[in-house]
Amino acid sequence: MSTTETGHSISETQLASAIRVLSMDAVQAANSGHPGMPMGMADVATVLFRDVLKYDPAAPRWADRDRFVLSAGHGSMLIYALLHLTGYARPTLDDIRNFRQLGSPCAGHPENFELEGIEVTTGPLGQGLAMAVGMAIAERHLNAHYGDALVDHRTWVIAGDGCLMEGLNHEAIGLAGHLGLGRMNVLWDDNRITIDGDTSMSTSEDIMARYAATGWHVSACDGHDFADIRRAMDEALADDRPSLIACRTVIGKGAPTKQGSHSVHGSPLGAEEIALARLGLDWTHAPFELPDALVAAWREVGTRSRSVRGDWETRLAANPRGAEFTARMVGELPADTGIAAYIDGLLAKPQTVATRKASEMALGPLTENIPAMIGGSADLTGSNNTKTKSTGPLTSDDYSGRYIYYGIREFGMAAAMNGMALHGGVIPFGGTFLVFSDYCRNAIRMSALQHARVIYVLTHDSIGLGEDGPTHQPVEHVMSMRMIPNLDVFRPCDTIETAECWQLALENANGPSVLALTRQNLPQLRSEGGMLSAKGAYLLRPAIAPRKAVIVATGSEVEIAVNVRDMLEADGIGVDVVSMPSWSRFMAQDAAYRDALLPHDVLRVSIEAGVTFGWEAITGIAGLRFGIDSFGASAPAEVLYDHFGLTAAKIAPQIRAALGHH
Ligand SMILES: Cc1ncc(C[n+]2csc(CCOP(=O)(O)OP(=O)(O)O)c2C)c(N)n1
Ligand SMILES: [Mg+2]
Repeated sequence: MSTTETGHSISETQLASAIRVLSMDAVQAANSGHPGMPMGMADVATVLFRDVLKYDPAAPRWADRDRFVLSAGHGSMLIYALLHLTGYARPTLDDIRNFRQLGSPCAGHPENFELEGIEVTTGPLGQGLAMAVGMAIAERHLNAHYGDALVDHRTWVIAGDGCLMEGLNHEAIGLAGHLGLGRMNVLWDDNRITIDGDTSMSTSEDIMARYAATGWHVSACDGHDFADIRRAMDEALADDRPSLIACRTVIGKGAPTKQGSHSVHGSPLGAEEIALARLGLDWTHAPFELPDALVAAWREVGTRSRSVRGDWETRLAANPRGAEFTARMVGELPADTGIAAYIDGLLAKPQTVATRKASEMALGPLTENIPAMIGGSADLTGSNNTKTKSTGPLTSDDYSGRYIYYGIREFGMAAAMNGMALHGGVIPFGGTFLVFSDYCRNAIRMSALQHARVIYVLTHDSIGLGEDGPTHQPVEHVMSMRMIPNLDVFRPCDTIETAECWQLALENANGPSVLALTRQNLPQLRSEGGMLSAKGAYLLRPAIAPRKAVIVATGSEVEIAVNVRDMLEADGIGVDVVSMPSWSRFMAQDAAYRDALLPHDVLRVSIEAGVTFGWEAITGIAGLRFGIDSFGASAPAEVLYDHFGLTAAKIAPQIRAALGHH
């Protein structure tokens, strides 16, 4: 029972009914959405938000709040109802009335950029849980650096059968079990129903055994028995392993004729069923009308951690490192990242190295000056060159480390990095081969959608990796990643550009970046500083003879472009070489800048060791595009570049011919 100031007693059942009714009414009004999950998990969520979760609706960004992740994002009405009832400023009842309509923050699935209190964007099943692993890592890491006084919270997840069935789940819980993330607790909506019907149609897995085998504490409860739910949560709190609680529930609980069936998963209940549900729940109020006493009881629930937060604010104010902690949580970079001095050194002493090596060199000063950076790799540390002197391993024995051995878990790594970035206080970067970005592509997309500052170090970025052959040689990847909105894809051509791109990626606090880096050595082409990469593309080598062509290239092909130019200039054909480390940054420049760099009265040519698809936007349809529109092959890199026609000797004559010089 919760007793309000007015003396009314409101039972847990009534608190949960408010969630059920709001959910079924909102879905009905929108004529779309998922009533089954919120109605089924209403009791579990009521216990969590009433008795266990540490949060303060008046201070949604309180750094030491528990993180709550609704991994079963289709049940978004559950979190909208909870945020409203516990007293967050938004969503209002009107917002909920407009569930799923344009402009309402109550979007189809929970979106972290729409509402305070929504920590991560969920809907792609499995990723919420996998992001929660990253949040739990960030919590332990910051705890190791700032102590219990400032960092001492938990990560709670509600996940459905789907989240547990996805392959990503295996990666995520393996990592969490290995790192011993005991402050992570998963409430599994064990309703044995998915869209197609009974889970027995598609799975016979012993989920509890699987979790136990990866080092998790597992238990079960009756998800409609408040005392039993509380008991299971207490057990999870007491256990120092990550916990899975199988909450046995009935999907759509409260819908008298439809509950327990997949028909309540994703369709409105209908007026008749809703009327019957109202009778059963003893609910006499009209849609979107909540009785005052019930609202008061829920608001009181929302104040449970207010004094805990007050005490924390006092500790923060008294802590000598309080200001540093706050700056770190909001994602500030130090005024000097060390990159400028490092670039000066390169200008004084040019280096011929692979850009993956140049990345490691840039990471030296960056990781030294930016303690928030946490690196890692999906088992390719020595190839991705992601480890630096400043970043010791983060392990279950020492969470203060700044380097994570993610294992061969590309998707798990990317999702964890999203969770880390959205937790705040850390800036994650992680590596794999560019070709395996497909394994984690949806998490990269989710970084972009969620405005998460995650930096992907994707090496071996073309046929230039050589002998490993077409399975390992990305062809379509760079261009296809450029299609993801709010993702900055960098393909630097030398040491200086690599350093600039790292700095730009770090400064981009509102989204992820990809650094596509070579395995093979490249000469240092730049002889001046100036952060020229910031505009996405710039004139690297101006024509000497009267200009007839502009060659635009990226990464390792800029060297080829320079060689082509030298050959043509020797024949008196003037050629500009434009280096384009970031397509999206260039496209964001004004027309004057773009047209000056790529004038329409000369032949425009592109060179990139990947698909030519898309380069028409740069060259115009009349221009020339050199690339690879097939899979690669196994051979040494130089042999492949010749085989695929990407050499100065093969390209120069074609430009000459196109210009009418035979
Ligand atoms: C990666 C992914 N695949 C498919 C879907 C579509 N989808 C949404 S909910 C759902 C079924 C999920 O079942 P469960 O987690 O048991 O949820 P419940 O039906 O119990 O609410 C599916 C397949 C999705 N959202 N994400
Ligand atoms: Mg289910």
